[in-house]
Amino acid sequence: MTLRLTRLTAALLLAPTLALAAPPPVSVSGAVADYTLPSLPAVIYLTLTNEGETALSLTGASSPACATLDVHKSMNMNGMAMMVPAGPLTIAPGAALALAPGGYHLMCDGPRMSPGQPMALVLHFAGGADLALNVPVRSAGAQ
Ligand SMILES: [Cu+2]
Repeated sequence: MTLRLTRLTAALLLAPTLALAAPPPVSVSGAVADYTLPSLPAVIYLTLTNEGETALSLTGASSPACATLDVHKSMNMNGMAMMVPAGPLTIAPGAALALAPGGYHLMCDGPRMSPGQPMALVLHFAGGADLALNVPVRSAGAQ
């Protein structure tokens, strides 16, 4: 019994070190990339839910399928639709963050993707945690 407790204690002491390389406690739903043409940006939407005990901060994203990939926020300025760079985006414990039409989104300039073939995406979080996922690609306008 004493030996088992000692091993457990050792494992707990190691846990914070391992946590640095572990993926963040985030679940992803509804991920989709809207693709139009190679010359037009593709737009990526998804919803992130923080399954952890502490706040998370989405600092950015990257993908081999994009020349550049940025977090944007759509806004309405005096009746004109426009978008501005956004982030980092904080997600409270247990809360969901929606990147959805009319709000936050990931803008993929110089897209190299094809509808029907998933694109690789990596989400970056403060502290160095990365979350890799494959996002379904659809033709923009095809709902
Ligand atoms: Cu945008």
